[in-house]
Amino acid sequence: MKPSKENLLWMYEAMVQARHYEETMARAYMEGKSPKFDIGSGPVPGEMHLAAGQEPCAAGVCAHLRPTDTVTATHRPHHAAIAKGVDLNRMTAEIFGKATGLGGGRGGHMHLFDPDVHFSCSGIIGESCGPAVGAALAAQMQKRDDVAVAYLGDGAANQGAFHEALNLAAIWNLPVIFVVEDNSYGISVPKSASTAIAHNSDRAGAYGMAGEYVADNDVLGVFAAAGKAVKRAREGKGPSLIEVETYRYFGHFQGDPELYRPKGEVEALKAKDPIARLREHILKEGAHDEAALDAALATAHDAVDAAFAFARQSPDAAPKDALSAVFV
Ligand SMILES: Cc1ncc(C[n+]2csc(CCOP(=O)(O)OP(=O)(O)O)c2C)c(N)n1
Repeated sequence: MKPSKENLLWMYEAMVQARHYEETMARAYMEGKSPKFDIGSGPVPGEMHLAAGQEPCAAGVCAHLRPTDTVTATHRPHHAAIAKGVDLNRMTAEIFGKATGLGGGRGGHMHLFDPDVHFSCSGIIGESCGPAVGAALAAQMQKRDDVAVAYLGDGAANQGAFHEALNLAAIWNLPVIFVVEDNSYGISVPKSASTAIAHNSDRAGAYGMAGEYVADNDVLGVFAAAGKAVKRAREGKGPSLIEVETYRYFGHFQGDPELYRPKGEVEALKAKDPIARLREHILKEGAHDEAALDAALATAHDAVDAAFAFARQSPDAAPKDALSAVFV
């Protein structure tokens, strides 16, 4: 399945928006945390996991989705949230701990929840799988042709929750797609030291579902694989597993000394950046010209800058409201 001109421009805009978001967030997060790292200081408290480099996994899949489809993401959620259309102002305010945030500033960056576009994420590894199976079961029982997408990391694919979810999805023939983001590491552990096979997509066959590996962080490859998987799911033909070879440019979390990385690894990855490759492809195909791509980039950057300004200007979450959404 080849992307249309509109798909290409949409994916480019989603990817440059996510990249600008991550780079802006990286700077905001380090405010007040250097020269001596203190996780609680600065305008963005707590841990921060960035996904710069992994944009193809978000754009290539979400290009096929509607607002009523469900996405459950990981502790590294911003690229997927942006591609799914999560409210950028309220998401940023949430991360800054502000009252105007998606969850009133209570959840932070690993607990984004936007019911308007059916998006959630979690700091628990593999936790994305169960809720996506639930959403897919609801769609099937209510005879809607909506689908659910669960994102997870290659490390999370060794969690029990992942295997139970795959089994249920297959046995019930559910419209769910598991997208494994293979960025080579689980914190500092290389994938080769935690997983006995090269590709988690090979595990799909053991559960009786389709599996596909997309190499080289290729957004066009992700778009094609996801297109088939989403079509299959909408037609009632069951679940799929897609593993994407992707890269993260930042550490596991911001402040990670990254001692486990071979020297020069990030520079080598940046030399084949997926956004630059997509831009080149669009120009070569003649789908859009430089001016159209620059305009899309400017629109995407403006929305990010406005979201950070909104977050910074918003009032802090009030301590007296901390328990107001707790049900006991
Ligand atoms: C159930 C559970 N176990 C352990 C952790 C601690 N932890 C946080 S991130 C992480 C590694 C995740 O690696 P991967 O799934 O490959 O995602 P990536 O960080 O590479 O995006 C671990 C073990 C956790 N959050 N949840």
